[in-house]
Amino acid sequence: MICLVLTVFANLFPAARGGAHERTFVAVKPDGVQRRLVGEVVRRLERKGFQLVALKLVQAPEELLREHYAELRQRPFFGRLLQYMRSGPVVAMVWQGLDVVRASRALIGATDPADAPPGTIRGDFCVEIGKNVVHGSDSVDSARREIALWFRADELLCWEDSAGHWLYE
Ligand code: IDP
Ligand code: MG
Repeated sequence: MICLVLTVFANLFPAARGGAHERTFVAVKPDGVQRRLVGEVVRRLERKGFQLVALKLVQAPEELLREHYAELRQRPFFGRLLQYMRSGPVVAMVWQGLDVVRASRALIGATDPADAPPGTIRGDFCVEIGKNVVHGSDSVDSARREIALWFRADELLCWEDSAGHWLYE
């Protein structure tokens, strides 16, 4: 209940969410699920120190994907992108932590795997831009929009992070 109130409050007053409570939307795309990379992606975010707030396996409906990638709708690859994202289940997640949007993008690596350095998820596990294994929100505003698109408020869990004391000053 307290969590629900906090979530509603944070959504009404975006400035209230930030710092160690910043959240991002990460998804293992259908190729990542098929290639058994779900655990690898979770492991990398976990070992960094981020906190898992929500996770589910979803066969994403086209409408959701159109909305999720709305800003790319004029791009020539948009149709292929929708087809790719509908080609199997996706693991949708919300992660929380200090600068999690920026830091998780760094862990994921550049959009084109050829530009993603070794050590990043895309740098280590894929070769082509159209099969790049994982999604991560590109800004705090996108994260807020994407989390609301993929999750109901009651699917976001508030739980006491006992590692927080060892991760934050
Ligand atoms: P991002 O996933 O790194 O944020 P965006 O530019 O937001 O990159 O593009 C969203 C997704 O669209 C990419 O992750 C990739 O799957 C796909 N995409 C982007 N550019 C291309 C392209 O030139 N060809 C095919 N697919 C692309
Ligand atoms: Mg993007």
